[in-house]
Amino acid sequence: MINVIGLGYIGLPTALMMASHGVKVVGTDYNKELVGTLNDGKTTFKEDGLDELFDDAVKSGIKFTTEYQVTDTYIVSVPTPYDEVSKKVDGKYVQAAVKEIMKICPKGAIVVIESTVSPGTIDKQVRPIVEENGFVIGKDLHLVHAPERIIPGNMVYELLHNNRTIGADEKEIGEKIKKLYMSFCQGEIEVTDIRTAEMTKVVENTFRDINIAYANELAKICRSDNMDVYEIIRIANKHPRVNILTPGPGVGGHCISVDPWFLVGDYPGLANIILAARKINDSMPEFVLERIVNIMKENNIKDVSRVGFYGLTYKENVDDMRESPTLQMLDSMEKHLCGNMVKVYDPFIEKDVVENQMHDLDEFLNAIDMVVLLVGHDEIKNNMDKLKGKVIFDTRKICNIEGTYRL
Ligand code: SAJ
Repeated sequence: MINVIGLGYIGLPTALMMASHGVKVVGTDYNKELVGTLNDGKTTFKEDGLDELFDDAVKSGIKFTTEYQVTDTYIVSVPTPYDEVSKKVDGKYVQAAVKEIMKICPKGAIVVIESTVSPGTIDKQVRPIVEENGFVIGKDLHLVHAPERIIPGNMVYELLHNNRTIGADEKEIGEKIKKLYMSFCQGEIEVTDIRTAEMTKVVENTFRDINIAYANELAKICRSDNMDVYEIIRIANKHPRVNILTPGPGVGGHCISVDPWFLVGDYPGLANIILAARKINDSMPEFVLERIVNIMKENNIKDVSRVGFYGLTYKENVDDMRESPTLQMLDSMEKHLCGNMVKVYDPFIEKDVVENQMHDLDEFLNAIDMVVLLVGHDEIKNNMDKLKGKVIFDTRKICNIEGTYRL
């Protein structure tokens, strides 16, 4: 039996996937409400194919509880927040989970850490607490790092098809865990050591951050000299070895905007491109705000309350708002005393999380003269006609209506 600890964005789909492929799984989370919802037969977030997967897993006998289970294999997928100042990973939830496991696990149990951690975190923050509890690593308890790679919005597909990395101290243990993931994963699975697995994960997300930063920097350069960045990228990408990404209002989510900081924090003076990329991406919400002010002036719009932000999540078709560029813009506006005036709407966010949030697309559009498209949800792509007649500022290149302003 596998005990999956932490039933959030990664733990839940992983637990469901294993259960629906014939593995006996118990999912544990300390959040009683979350466990209650799952036991009532409901999923806790929206994701393509998740409800179907949930039904399959329930039919296959998955159980949800707040209690840790006595078993020989644990998968830990709890959050790994980072310290805003030191930029280092805070392993407190991983440590707490490992401590709970040690209270009940039999000798020789395997603890797989799926949560993203920076290189050296398991050495510095996990091994010491295992040893302090009198466990000999490699004998009484085996540590494995199996970082996830799935992308919100396409999690179920990617869980099945992505290649994976497994880092272990001992090859046989790595191979054993590889077999477990092979129960559902059709991708290639690389077995390596723990530090290499930690570093690989962080390096992957940093690669993407740097590439997005290049697109964002081009957007700024082109804007300063009145060139169309999208047309330039489109043509440049016809080159067989060029694949420039798409500029946007900033990089959100809990991964790409966070992981590169670990390298900056851990390798000061060495992570230079990485730091520059982070700064460029972090500057985008402010760049968008400056564009808004100019577009308002050009169109003689003086009343900020007649401006609407479409989209609160960090990207399209997900309900995740972590590090979202829209929230960063609203924060920054609040400092200039106008943050609570713009109208805000996102079909994925049903609860009120910011001031002047509206919950109906038509009402939102009726209340504004200028719309800022910050997230390309399918809903707005399928309703573009409704924007006709408004001043449109599209930061995602999803609107082809004539006169639309771009980054
Ligand atoms: N973005 C752009 N322009 C682009 C692509 C993305 O502005 O051309 C923005 C998005 O709008 C979003 C942010 O970047 O705000 C990140 O979105 P994303 O879709 O690129 O990635 P995430 O953060 O949802 O998921 C990433 C993935 N990592 C990589 O692609 C290397 C995923 O595979 C990881 O599992 C995930 O991080 C994670 O958990 O680490």
